[in-house]
Amino acid sequence: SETPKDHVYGPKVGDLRLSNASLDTLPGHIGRPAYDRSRVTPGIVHLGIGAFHRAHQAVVIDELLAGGATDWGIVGASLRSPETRDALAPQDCLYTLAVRSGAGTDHRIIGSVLACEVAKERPTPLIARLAHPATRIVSLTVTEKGYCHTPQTGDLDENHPDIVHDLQNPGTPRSAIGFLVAALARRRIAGAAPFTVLSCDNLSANGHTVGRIVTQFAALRSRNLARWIETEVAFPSTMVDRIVPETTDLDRSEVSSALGMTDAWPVVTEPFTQWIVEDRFPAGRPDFAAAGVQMVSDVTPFEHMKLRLLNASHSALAYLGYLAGHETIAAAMTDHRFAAFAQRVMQDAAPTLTMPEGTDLTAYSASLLHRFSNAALHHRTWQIAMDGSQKLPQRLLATMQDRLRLGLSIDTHALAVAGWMRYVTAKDEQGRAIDVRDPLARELADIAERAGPFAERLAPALLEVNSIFGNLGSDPRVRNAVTEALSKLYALGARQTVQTFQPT
Ligand code: CS2
Repeated sequence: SETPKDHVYGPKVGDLRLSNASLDTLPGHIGRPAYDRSRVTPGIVHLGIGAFHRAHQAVVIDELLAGGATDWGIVGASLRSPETRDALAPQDCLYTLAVRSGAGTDHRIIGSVLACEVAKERPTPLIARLAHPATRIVSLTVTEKGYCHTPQTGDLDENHPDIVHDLQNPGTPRSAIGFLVAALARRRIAGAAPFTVLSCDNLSANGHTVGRIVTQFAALRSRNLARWIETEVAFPSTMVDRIVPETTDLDRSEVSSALGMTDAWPVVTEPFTQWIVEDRFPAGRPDFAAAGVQMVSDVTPFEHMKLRLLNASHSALAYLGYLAGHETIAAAMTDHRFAAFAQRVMQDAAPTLTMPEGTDLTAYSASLLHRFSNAALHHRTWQIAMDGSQKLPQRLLATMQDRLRLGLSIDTHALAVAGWMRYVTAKDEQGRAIDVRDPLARELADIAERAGPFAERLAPALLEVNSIFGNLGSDPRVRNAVTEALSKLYALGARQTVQTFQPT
């Protein structure tokens, strides 16, 4: 995601900087760590320490530390970018959690991150930290593309440049997968127990998927290592949910003035938070449930519910809303046509879900619409539109496939996919350029260029991208529905087209 360029040290509020030493001078109403940070030791290494982790898992750990679980502090690492480390290190890795709603903003200082590393700068000490016996959980938020896999199949992409690199340089990897395997290999040789790998990304079956990718990668190094990982390492799946827009400079200065001191990188989020975790931690875990985490034996139904209701409608609003000129999700939601379309996406996903008794999908959907309408959050459609090639399968295509199996219409989801298609042509409805961020952006733009702005050519050409669509792309029912939706988008524009797809 985007990172600040020339504001690494943030706006200055006097000369005071958030830090252990300045905690006491914060205004009284600002929450702060209710524990002695100097006594906390690391038990978790987190790979991908972006805003999402800091507004979600790190907050849970902060609560557990306050409850006395002082051996579960977090060492965070960014894989490449030094910007989070550069912002947090001078403030003892403290940062502000700003929770925003119509009722205002609540500020709280989070203390659970003890250190912040940049894997690319110092890979060897990071592997040592991962291999250290005190590290019992390694969690990840590296985004969908960080898994170096083929989104459609969930298998390791052996041709991914980082994977090729990491196989040739196992001691100085670049990818999260390379780091996990380097550290696990080290622990195996040392006769030490492995850590538990905890994926917190929006992949379907995220634990199972990362387990498969790690094992496939390990097998390219050594069959014995792969077998050891397969039998010894736990990869529980998790469902994570909290809306965390990218921090802006305005957020930085608002938070810094509330604090009366500079915080170079606060995180801004909504009141809602949810974490559902499969309870498989042979190396031990803190008492997550004490901080409100739901511990279950199988997270699959909840994960499908979240991906197919929340993330699917989020992506649909992102592409179609962006095309209609809406800068944020909340802005799109003020247009009743888009709000109704989001509801329709959820409604159509519902029959594909098998939920535990007592789950109320109607109430869940209503709460999502309410969260999307939170105007105190500036969640850009452009941000959610990123990396669609990695998101479409689990958010939209799985539902399409299930609806086809059930003999149900796929028109709603076809329109969302068509919105993505028009978006990745990199030209909006006014002919202005769209800054498309996606690992496949180049390939998609080439396809769009060759096809031209003609639905009957563009839709089938994009449906042939196998790593996204797999077999679904050649299904005539999909081709027809997506082509028709895309023709409508070209003829009528996004606003008019969504109007014809309202809840039933
Ligand atoms: C969003 C998610 O950026 C995106 O693709 O759909 O980050 C979403 O905000 C979270 O999954 C909410 O839990």
